[in-house]
Amino acid sequence: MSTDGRYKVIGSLSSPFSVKMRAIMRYRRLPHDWILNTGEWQERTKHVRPPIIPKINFPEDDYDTWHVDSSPLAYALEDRHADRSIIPDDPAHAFLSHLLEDFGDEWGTKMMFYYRWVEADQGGDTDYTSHLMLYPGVGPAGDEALRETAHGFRDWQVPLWPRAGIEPQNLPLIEEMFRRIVRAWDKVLTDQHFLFGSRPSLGDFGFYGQLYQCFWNLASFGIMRQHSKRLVPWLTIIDDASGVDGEWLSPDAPLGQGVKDLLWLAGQVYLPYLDATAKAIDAGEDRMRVEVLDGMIHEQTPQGYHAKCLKIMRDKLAAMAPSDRERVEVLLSSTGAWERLS
Ligand SMILES: N[C@@H](CCC(=O)N[C@@H](CS)C(=O)NCC(=O)O)C(=O)O
Repeated sequence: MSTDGRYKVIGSLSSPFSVKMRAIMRYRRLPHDWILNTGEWQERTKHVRPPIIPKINFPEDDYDTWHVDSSPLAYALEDRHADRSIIPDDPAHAFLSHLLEDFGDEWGTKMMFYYRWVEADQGGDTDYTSHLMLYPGVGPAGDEALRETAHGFRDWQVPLWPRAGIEPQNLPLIEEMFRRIVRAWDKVLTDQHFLFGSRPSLGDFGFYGQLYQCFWNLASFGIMRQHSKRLVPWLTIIDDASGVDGEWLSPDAPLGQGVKDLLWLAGQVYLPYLDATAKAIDAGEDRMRVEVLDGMIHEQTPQGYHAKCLKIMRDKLAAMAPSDRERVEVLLSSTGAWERLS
């Protein structure tokens, strides 16, 4: 089937990876159509595997060809378009941006998916949340039909919690991390427009996708509101940064304190989690367990995708020029991250 030569992005506003890709395409000024994953387009792309969103069709593709997985897609767009890159020019900053994207995407899913479905005793409202998420796909419908679909979705998603490691013993850490991440971001935004200067990087977009979901949700919005007056308005800036024209941080300039705080959390919690995941998979174990932040624990079925994330970062680091790798080591000193990556 012939196409109209624009990128097509099929996604949903309640999908962190969808809004992340949309924000990247907006910032990069790539001509695209944002299409809700419903109706004719959903039907037309039913064959796409794995069955995840966003699904992206490149201008030269026919409508049978769709690409998924936002991180490789973001890099693929870099190969296709030079202007308004989201990879910092400095290779050391580019590595840190990748690390922070990974942290945002993968740990961020835990906090996003947990707060999405917490009950009223923790400030949630799963009836409202499910309607908020499902109305765009259902469209105009009577209360009963909408409620049935909305609650059906909720009742399908909540049992998926353990897949993301949302289990009772892990909740203190998931909650503590959410507060710390929000406070670190507030600090980032006290000093800078974005993580690596006055233009957004891949790392910014990774966190944006998850935090945008957290903002929509009453329980997590309440916590964001309590710990930051900057983060929610910043989400509206990066959501459509097509008018932002900024500069990268100079390689000699110190990283902002908020960026250092995020890297510290990556070194203390996220990378130990990935490392424990990879080790459990190598040992053929069906559970991974890690103890972090003075005795808090995280324990779940190890996810193969997360072992792959760690391997990609280690390979990236190993492929860097020695002088750039040394700079990464210096920038990560006292975070604990270097020891897990090298
Ligand atoms: N690593 C993938 C993950 C994409 C993903 O997990 N998408 C979720 C929604 S954000 C999904 O489509 N889940 C299946 C579903 O909701 O039907 C990426 O970065 O794009």
